[in-house]
Amino acid sequence: MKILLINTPRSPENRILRFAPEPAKPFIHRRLIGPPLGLMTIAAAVKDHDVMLFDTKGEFDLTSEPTSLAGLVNRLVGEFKPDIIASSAITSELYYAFEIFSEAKKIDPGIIAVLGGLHPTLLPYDCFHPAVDIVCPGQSAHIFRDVVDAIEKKSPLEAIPGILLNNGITLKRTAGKVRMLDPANAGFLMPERAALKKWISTYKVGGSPDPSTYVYTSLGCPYKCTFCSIWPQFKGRYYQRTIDSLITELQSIPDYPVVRFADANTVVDLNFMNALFDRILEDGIKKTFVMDIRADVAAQNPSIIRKMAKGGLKVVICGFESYRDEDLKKYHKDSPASDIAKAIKVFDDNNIMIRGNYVIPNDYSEDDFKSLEEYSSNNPVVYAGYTILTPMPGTVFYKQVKHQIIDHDYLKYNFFNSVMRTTLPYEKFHERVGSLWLIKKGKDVI
Ligand code: B12
Ligand code: SF4
Repeated sequence: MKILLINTPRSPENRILRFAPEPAKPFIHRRLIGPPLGLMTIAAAVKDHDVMLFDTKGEFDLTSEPTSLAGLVNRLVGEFKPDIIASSAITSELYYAFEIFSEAKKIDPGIIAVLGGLHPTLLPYDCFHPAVDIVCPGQSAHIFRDVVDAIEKKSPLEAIPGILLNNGITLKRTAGKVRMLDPANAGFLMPERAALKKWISTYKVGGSPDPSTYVYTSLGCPYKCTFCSIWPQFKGRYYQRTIDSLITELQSIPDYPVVRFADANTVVDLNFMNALFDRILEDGIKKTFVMDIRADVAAQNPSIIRKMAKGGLKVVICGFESYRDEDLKKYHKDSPASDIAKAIKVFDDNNIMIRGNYVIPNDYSEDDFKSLEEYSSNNPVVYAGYTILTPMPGTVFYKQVKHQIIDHDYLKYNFFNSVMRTTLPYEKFHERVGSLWLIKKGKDVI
């Protein structure tokens, strides 16, 4: 079978950037960079077929005058002539998946379109669209394999449990017990990175001359922050990979000196991380590691941070979220604000660069902004990110504030636009969020 996997482009919607004061604009982050780990895993599940994996984010970063998405899809479908087209969608990119499939079907209405990823996992029925034939929720790489086999053999797709089929009127879920393989162990598939060589020069972050790739040591998260999509995506489960499998993967990616752990939260099991970094040091694996670590974990466990710094940890992304304990409690963050300053000290002591992220709720008043400015200036990190507390569909927070949402355009669900009514005038609110980006130690942007 000929299978075309297309990574969607980014949503361009960014009201923080649009309304920010001019001096802050250069520091506001516009795009996240990196290869699509989900689709690389899907490619691995069907690698004995004729697979083309195309990264539109990489393509748009590579070319100064990119063609339109429609033009790209036209060319790819015309040249490759796929039997199956598949894509992955987070909330802000769902419409692009629809556009990709619609364009492909204009050229060949017989192509079968399959959609998976985070948004289809959380809200599969949201994916009902004339151009979507099959929706595969969950960690469904092996189920995708079953779908491809069934299409090849012309056997009924209804026999594959856990997928949704478009019957023209609705999406209908197939019956039966879903085949679930632990995606971090028995079901782990080594991501197909070779297919992304064309865009490797675009996978560079923070001014590094070396490309970076994503590797996950775990999937899911044991915490339950109300605004977060990740634990609902995994139904609260947490999957840990084995040290041997991680060492094998790290040794197999010499082209990527920078490794960004894609875990929701990299340090959950302290013994596991200790053992992993012992092996990294023993085996002489030399990488620059970037990872997400909670403030409370760093504050309470400086020795593991020291060990990881010795093993190559250079950059940490830390969700500070708020300077107020009452907010952190409301978000179920389970980490007091006092841990932020302690964590910053632990990272500084180990020469680890920190990106600290705050989330700004829609009801922030001028006084709240001033208090955060004061707090953030007293707890400076090299890079700080200030995004908008967004009710991502499928989260607890979404259910809590559903009635306050005024904008249902998914393109705006990327943390850069308020989709709820704001206490300050709408433009002023975004301008104030934008101005916060000036508070940090570093002179650059990541
Ligand atoms: C890697 C990553 C990226 C990468 C790659 C994504 C890409 N497609 O290009 C990059 C860096 C580009 C990226 C960008 C963004 N991201 Co991001 N990203 C992640 C991260 C860290 C890991 C995701 C991952 O790889 N997981 C592991 C893989 C194996 O799982 P998976 O992707 O879910 O894929 C599995 C299944 O979903 C399924 N599947 C997936 N696709 C398909 C397709 C088919 C056909 C099938 C059958 C199955 C299937 O099978 C896969 C294998 O089991 C998550 C946070 C996290 N820790 O989960 C955030 C996350 C997904 N990102 C998020 C967001 C919001 C963004 C940004 C909008 C952020 C921003 N404001 O800029 C940007 C978008 C673009 C931009 N503006 O630059 C949110 C999504 C929230 C939501 N509800 O939409 C998350 C959850 C982070 C968060 N804190 O909330 N991101
Ligand atoms: S915000 Fe971080 S700690 Fe909280 S549930 Fe999400 S991934 Fe876990």
